Amino acid sequence: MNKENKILANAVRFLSIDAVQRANSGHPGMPMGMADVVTILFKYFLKFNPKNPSWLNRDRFVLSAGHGSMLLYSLLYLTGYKSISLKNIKNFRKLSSICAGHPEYEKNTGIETTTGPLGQGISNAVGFAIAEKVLKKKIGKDIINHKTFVLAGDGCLMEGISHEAMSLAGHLKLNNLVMLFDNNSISIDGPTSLAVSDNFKKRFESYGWNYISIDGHNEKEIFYALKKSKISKKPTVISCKTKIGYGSPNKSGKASSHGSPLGKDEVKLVRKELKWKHKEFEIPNNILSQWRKIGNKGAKVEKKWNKFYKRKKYKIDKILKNNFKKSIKTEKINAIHEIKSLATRKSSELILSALTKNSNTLIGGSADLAGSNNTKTRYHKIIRSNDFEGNYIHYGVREHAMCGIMNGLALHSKFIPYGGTFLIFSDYCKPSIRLSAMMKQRVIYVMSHDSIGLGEDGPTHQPIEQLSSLRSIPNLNVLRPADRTETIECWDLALKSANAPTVLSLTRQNLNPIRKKYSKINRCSFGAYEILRTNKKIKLTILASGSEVNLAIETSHKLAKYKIYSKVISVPSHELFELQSKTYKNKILNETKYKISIESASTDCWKKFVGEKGICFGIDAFGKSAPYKDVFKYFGLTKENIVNKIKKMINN
Ligand SMILES: Cc1ncc(C[n+]2csc(CCOP(=O)(O)OP(=O)(O)O)c2C)c(N)n1
Ligand SMILES: [Mg+2]
Repeated sequence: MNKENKILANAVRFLSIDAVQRANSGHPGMPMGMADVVTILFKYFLKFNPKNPSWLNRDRFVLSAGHGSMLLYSLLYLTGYKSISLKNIKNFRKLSSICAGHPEYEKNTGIETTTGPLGQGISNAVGFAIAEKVLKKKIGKDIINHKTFVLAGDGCLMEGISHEAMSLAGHLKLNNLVMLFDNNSISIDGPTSLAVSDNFKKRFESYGWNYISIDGHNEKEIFYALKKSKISKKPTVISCKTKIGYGSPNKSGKASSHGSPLGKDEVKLVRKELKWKHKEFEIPNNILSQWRKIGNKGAKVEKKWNKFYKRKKYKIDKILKNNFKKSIKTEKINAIHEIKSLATRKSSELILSALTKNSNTLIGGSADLAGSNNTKTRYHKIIRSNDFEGNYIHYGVREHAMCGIMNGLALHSKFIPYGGTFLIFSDYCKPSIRLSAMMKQRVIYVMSHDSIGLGEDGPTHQPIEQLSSLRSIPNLNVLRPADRTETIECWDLALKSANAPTVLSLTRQNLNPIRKKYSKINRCSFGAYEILRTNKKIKLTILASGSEVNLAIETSHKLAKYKIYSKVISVPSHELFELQSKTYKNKILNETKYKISIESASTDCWKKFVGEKGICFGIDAFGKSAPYKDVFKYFGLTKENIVNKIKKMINN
């Protein structure tokens, strides 16, 4: 590194070291090791404007190795982002500081995504890169021409999600994607040789990536690798051999610098070693102004870009507009006119056809199984390596990466991603679903085959605890529609849910229609609502969701024969129901002494509605392999069994 750049890099190092030291917690090693690489990236290559962190055509910088968060905060502060002040940095890891332990996404701040769970950032970055390609195709390369840089460590690359995401990125030839691999060969337990013998060159090349290996402390090598990545026809990984904790006499190259403060005495020694004469948190004006100059360059670049953009803005806005309202309305009317028994996965396909026809921002996809989860319609065009005009991604059998990529697609700009798999495999998606919820992103998870109703595939494929588990994720809406009309309403809700992701839980098996009248209001939006009552005076409330609403109706009618009158409540969403007024909830839940719930899954999440005295009909064991009607019978989910149990409960 030349002297000037070394000083710039050291500013990143010492802000990180001091912040971790003051917080008495955090990860100094990675920022110290990667400071040289990111200094060259930000100074000579990254297109960004700190004055407008939301600039559409900015390069995206993703810190997949989220534990090194101080690296990102230092860069944002030094280059002049308003979102990060020196005061924020001094409050690193303190309550309400934007400089949180791991980067937490916040719009318009320069923190592009939430990272920390290792490997997630790589999949987000693949999503960003796909979004760029698709958007470029839609509105032109004079307006959209940016790159995505992702910094990943040994840990990110050990995670399975990295394999899935990088393999797809290679397949799609995402040459707008560059990974900076912090190849320091150290993780928490010590040298990575304890657990890894991968040949990285072979690994990345086999994915179809361009592999460049450099010394991560050598300015020229860093510069030329980044320069080379600009003209690559494939995604590029720059494997940067670095020293974790660079500059620390006693801790560099050692796991001890990974995740704890260096200690006061060691910090003094690093200052001496790197000839940094400035006090704690002190960045002298001449150094800060050099960094600010780097940041200020972006304003000019954006200004120039804006001229093109303004000329086309009207056209672009039109291109990115959706007419979901029209699709929903037409489909609702269709559903009422063509009353027939239908699986909700099929109903979902029908509404998707209408939505896709009227949308430019909906990007569908599936982790294989497209024909089973009905996510692909005749209006879809496949996104391919040489053609990004499409709106459907074949993610392959890569559920986890699919979900992480969808987060990237949603974060990028205006895209609304949805992706399908079986509900059972939501377990393979969970870490990314959790992050969509945390980041308040409109990502739609289409999860079919949502119960023992899938039948013969047996217990490995029959979701039991998944609904309860998903319903326990904060800020996630789990919607389980009971027929075609409810499916349309649930899609409507998912699309309108601008600040929360949605899981659509859909059946494989056919369901009889329940709502046979066209309703202007979206009844599913209440989370739970009354379907019918068998008498004015009722004794029992039957709560049910999805495929079991039909069973609830049959049960209610059968009970009426014994003069046990009841009301049936469809509960498409626990979360939306919880948001209703006390009066509304009271009316639904507390009208009768007796309450039951029916859902062919774990009963865990129903107990709060049903209470001690009622009965939760469900399944608290693994499923069974058999034709589905036999499996329902085996678990007592038949009207005969339920009626008998209710009679006993009431007569006791
Ligand atoms: C999915 C996941 N598993 C485990 C962790 C805990 N963790 C944080 S950093 C780390 C080691 C990462 O090693 P590396 O990427 O090489 O980082 P370095 O030590 O080089 O900074 C681990 C296991 C995590 N954050 N995410
Ligand atoms: Mg490492």
